[in-house]
Amino acid sequence: MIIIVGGDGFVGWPLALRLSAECHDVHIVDNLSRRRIDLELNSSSITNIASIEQRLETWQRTTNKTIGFTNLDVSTEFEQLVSLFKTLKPTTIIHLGEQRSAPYSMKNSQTRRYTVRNNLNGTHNVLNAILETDRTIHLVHMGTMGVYGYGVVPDTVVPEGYIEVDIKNQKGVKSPVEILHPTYPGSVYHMTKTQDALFFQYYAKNYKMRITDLHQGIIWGTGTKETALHPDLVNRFDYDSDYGTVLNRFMMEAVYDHPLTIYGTGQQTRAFIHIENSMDCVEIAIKNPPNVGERVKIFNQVTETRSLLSLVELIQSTFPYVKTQSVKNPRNELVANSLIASNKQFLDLGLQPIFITGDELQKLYDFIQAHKSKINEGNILPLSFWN
Ligand code: USQ
Repeated sequence: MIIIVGGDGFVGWPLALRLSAECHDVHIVDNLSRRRIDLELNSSSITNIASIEQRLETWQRTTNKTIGFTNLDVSTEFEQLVSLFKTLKPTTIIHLGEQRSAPYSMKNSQTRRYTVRNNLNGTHNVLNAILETDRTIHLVHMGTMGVYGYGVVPDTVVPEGYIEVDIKNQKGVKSPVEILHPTYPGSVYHMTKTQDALFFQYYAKNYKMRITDLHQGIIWGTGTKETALHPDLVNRFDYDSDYGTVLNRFMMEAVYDHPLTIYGTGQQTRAFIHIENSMDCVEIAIKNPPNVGERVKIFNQVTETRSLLSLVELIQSTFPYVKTQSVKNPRNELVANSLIASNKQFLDLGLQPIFITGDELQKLYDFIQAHKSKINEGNILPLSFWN
């Protein structure tokens, strides 16, 4: 049994279908908070997402496979979480149940405090519920490349989680020590993920828990082969300035005939991964858990790095009529950076990257074109500011 905390979200839903299709017994735990935030922001996915009940019923009818669901807030309903884990006896828990938008986390005190409360209490409760149930359960957590601060030392490769440093003793003699890569979060949201990493380090050391942390880059793409099986299985697609991620937003703008909104110089470089590859990576991580007593296993879940201007160039070479617009950067981030990230572990374990190409952009364009009537122009320009 695999429990997916956050299984109604943009990554969680296609993941639930993928793992169920691969004949795993899957159970979703979700408090449907992402749907509530849509209402709060007066925004919505451009796809018509069915209710969770309808999604699960359609999956059952289409494939004859059953996915379970419990509506539960892991950040507040600890006793219920423990009792669910004890009843379902999972071997793996995938934890995606966190507020994942950097802009949303920076809107105001309320959203900053919500993000911290929700993400940190949720993660800590999941760890403790595992401890109370069976500490050999494998916890797979969705982290972020943002913990590393996007290439703070130019011309170095961002390693997978750990670095070796020399610490001098009082006599000046150096000893090599392996430590977690220093953290440079760029938003309150990213900060919660850096703090999750400390929880994991401690629980793996003290309780010998088996934990994998996936430092994922920016997802692009719409859905997976499973979400395409029926309209009721469609994935959500966020385009708004709080939840839409940059490449998906640029393509939405190309379809809507809105200039591409380049924040600042456009020389920010980020790591990217296609949503289908994100599913592949989680599957690989599930199959390769750390042993009892091993340190936290950290993977960089990315397939390529690109500057925003290089994305724009690629989009314009496929769709030459597309215009750009320079937007005063609403974020407090490096105006330009280079970024090289190791993803050796996933490649060694068989990941087949899907790169950003003209053909892939065309698929994205066609999908968005079919759903463009739900785009609300008022949600395109930034509505959250770092300062
Ligand atoms: N940007 C633009 N124009 C836009 C939107 C964004 O220039 O219209 C810029 C931003 O200023 C930033 C970059 O594009 O420099 C990426 O922004 P994003 O909104 O695509 O990504 P981010 O806020 O970093 O967050 C997303 C996910 C988050 C995940 C993270 C991975 O929402 O959950 O953890 O990507 S990473 O960026 O590698 O940390």
